[in-house]
Amino acid sequence: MPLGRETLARLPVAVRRPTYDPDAVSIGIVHLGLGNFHRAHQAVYTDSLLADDPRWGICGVSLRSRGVVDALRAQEGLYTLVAKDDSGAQPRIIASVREALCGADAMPAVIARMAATTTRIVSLTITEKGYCHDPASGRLNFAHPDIAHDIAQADAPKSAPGALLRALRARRALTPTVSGKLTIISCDNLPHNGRTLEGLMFELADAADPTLPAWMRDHVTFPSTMVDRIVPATTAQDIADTAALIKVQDAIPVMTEPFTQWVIEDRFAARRPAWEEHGAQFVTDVAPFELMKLRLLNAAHSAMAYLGYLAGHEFIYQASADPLFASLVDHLWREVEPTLPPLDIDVQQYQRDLMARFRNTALPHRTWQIAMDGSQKLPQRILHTVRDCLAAGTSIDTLALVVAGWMRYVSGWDERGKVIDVRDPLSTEFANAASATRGSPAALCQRLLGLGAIFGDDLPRAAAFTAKVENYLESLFANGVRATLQRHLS
Ligand code: CS2
Repeated sequence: MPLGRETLARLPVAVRRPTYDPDAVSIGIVHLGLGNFHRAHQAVYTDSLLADDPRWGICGVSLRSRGVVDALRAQEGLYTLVAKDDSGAQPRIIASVREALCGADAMPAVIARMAATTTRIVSLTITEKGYCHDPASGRLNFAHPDIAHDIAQADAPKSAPGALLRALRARRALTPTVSGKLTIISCDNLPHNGRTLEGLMFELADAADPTLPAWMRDHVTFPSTMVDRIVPATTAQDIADTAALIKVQDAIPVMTEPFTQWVIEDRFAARRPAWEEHGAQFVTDVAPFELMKLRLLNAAHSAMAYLGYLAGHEFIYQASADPLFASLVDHLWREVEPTLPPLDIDVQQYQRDLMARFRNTALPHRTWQIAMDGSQKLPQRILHTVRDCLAAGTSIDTLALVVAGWMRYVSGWDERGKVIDVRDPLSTEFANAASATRGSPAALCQRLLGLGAIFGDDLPRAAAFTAKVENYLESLFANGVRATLQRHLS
């Protein structure tokens, strides 16, 4: 029996389900990026409030792929969220995504939804690369093929910034008759995600429609947010386990951890949902939360992803339980700590909690999955921290080791000589660099440091940094990950 409105009533009593009537819900939010993360995070906060305020149903948009859109429609917008840890698995049916659209098939409908005055919020989880920007500088990459396309053919956008721009122009056409005010919320792991998106949208508007920025200043806000929940990709085993748990078939369940956090800058252009009644936190400045999360959680994730993968750890729970890697993370966090702004939380406790979350054996999280798109992740997770440490004169040894680990990983071969499936927008550049410099870690290091979109033009000139990265890379190639870590961490 497939999951749907009909089968809802037949679920085991332990399965939490919506207490509202999905038919009574109207769309107030358009969300771009219908991946697992959204469905385990913002869609859940919203699901919790729909019983009290049914104006905030979500229209979920997948810009490219139609797989999850078709599956959601087949299940009448329902899916299972399973929160797992060593104490068990808690299933809950989520119904907040009331409409699902695929941008590749139905961009006019997506634009119309974003332009509708009943829509007050557009949120995004499109991953770092979806912003089509230069990760080192945070500026729009006008050479990106999708951005070039969207400037030339503004009515049929492909990129998220292009689709947003088209929708803003449609909303402007509605004013001054009605208020077109809109809040656009980036929920991706970018530094100052709201400010970054705002900057990109103004750059694009300046290039594509120079009359728009003035209207945007009065009608659109871009709050920054810190989002946190570990959400691995769903496996065939997860689908089978969910069916056993809820006694009906769900083609698109999402596995996650019990922990969840959402800190949102309270800068809304129009009315907003009362997410704070369901665990979200509204603050005037998100930056300290964001830095703490990117530089502790995500940096440790990336460190364990690259070096752990090379050392044969398939999952984060394995790497984090390996004393050598636990010590790596500890060394990394000691270097990060002095760069964090003061925050009214116990950072040591936060780190202990992170370690416990990493060690959640009930939620296997592939190192390979986290290793993806390093070119888009390293700047905010590692390299901005390196800049701060260099400026303050504090240690960067472990940060440099992580960068070397990334370089060793993108060279494309693991320690047993097996090819690594390196997924990254710059994977061709990495492969070219590796083949042009084979046998010379120093040359590979120089080549990769020359990628300005990652390292900017300052870090390649910071000898204190580049010399360390080169030494570690030499050692990783010559001695392997374990021996290099043993030597560094002793
Ligand atoms: C991970 C994040 O895939 C990755 O790069 O580091 O998705 C991480 O799991 C989330 O940011 C946790 O909130």
